[in-house]
Amino acid sequence: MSNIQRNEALRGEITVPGDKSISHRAVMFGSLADGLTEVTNFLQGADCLSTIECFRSLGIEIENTPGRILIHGKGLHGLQAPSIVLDAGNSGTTTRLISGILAAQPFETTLTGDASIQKRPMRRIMEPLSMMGADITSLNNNDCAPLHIKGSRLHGIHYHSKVASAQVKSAILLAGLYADAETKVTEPVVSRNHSEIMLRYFGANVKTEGTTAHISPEPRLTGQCVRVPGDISSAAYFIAAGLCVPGSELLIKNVGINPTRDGILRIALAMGGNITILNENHDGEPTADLLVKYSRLHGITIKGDIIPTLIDELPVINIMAAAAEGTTVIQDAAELKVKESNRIDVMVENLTAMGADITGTEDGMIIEGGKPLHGAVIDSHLDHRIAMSFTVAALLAKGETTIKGRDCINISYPSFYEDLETLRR
Ligand code: SPQ
Repeated sequence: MSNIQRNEALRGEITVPGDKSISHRAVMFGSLADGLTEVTNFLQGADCLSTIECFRSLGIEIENTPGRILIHGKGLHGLQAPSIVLDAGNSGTTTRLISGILAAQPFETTLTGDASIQKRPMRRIMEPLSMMGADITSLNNNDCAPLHIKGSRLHGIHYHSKVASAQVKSAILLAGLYADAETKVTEPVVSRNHSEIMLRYFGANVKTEGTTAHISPEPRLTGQCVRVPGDISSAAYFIAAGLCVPGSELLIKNVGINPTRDGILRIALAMGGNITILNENHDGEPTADLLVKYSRLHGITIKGDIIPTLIDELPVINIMAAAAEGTTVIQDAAELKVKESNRIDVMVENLTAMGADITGTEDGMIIEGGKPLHGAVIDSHLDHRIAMSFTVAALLAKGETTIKGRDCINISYPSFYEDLETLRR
């Protein structure tokens, strides 16, 4: 536990760590490629380290040296049977994406994770992978991990997913690498497309048409150099703090602004936020520097197709909404209930404790902004995004805030508190 006080203004320049989603994928695709993959600006967070450990257990040599990761890929058919149960830790991305790969291997694997992972829904990948011919069972018969996966011959399918989920889409596309024909996934709304972009870069034949992604089987993937952009989900805490803490002005460098991830920027601008996008670079995954200045925000309605592009930022958008004048309504975000915590319930519990006016709904929340926040004891429920969002809230609150379990930030942003400190001087 540690206490956080209100801050006068945040000023300065910051570079956030590498993107979590892209770091995971670089390790996975590098392991399945022939030859060496070099990854720079890799996120050294606990989730991505879990992915490295899983692939090491599958026989891949991965060197984690300061400044770069070297993956000695063995090709699509080079993985070996692990001698231990694979442990995905707290990472939904590791669990779901690796399942798509394991479904096609000539060996059996057991895959588990921490208490939170063992509660997260896996039926969403078990169903399509089983349709492809996979033999995948939930050992506790509850559609959650631990999963037992017996590799099988897979068939190409066209799957219509009920949820817009990059993890579901990616698990199917990865299984599709090994299928006997083309595999297609159609989503209700396009989710983040890092798998499609990076698989293409490694040599796979991936096409997208509207909300459908197609992959051809048995490509030759070749090792590549991957430079991971800064994580917009980590930048989100500084975007929110810069906009809401009076007198603030922040330059956030090298942030990934892929259009399937940039909803926080579009929403912040629509709420009246003063954000200037500088130095855009569209070579590969797009990046930019963001100049963020304190602004008087107003409430808005957030719903529909934009939701998947900001799903992980909704906790901190709630804090922006509490600081804004007027009502913010968030709809179509029922997926928040099945993340590291139930992010609807936990936001309502903790924002209410700080004096905000928030009501949870079936698929989101309604926030009447402008109520003064006061310090409180916040339970992070060991969810990294909750801990960092309430650190931002604490900067706006009168009195002291304590965040229980705040070390869970190590999942996606180990240097969060040190980085914040550099802006408070
Ligand atoms: O990996 P994990 O635990 O699922 O992490 C989260 C997060 O907040 O960091 C979600 F809890 O991000 C997911 C994200 O919500 C990462 C992700 C990806 O890399 O493909 C996709 C999203 O999940 P989903 O279920 O919509 O596919």
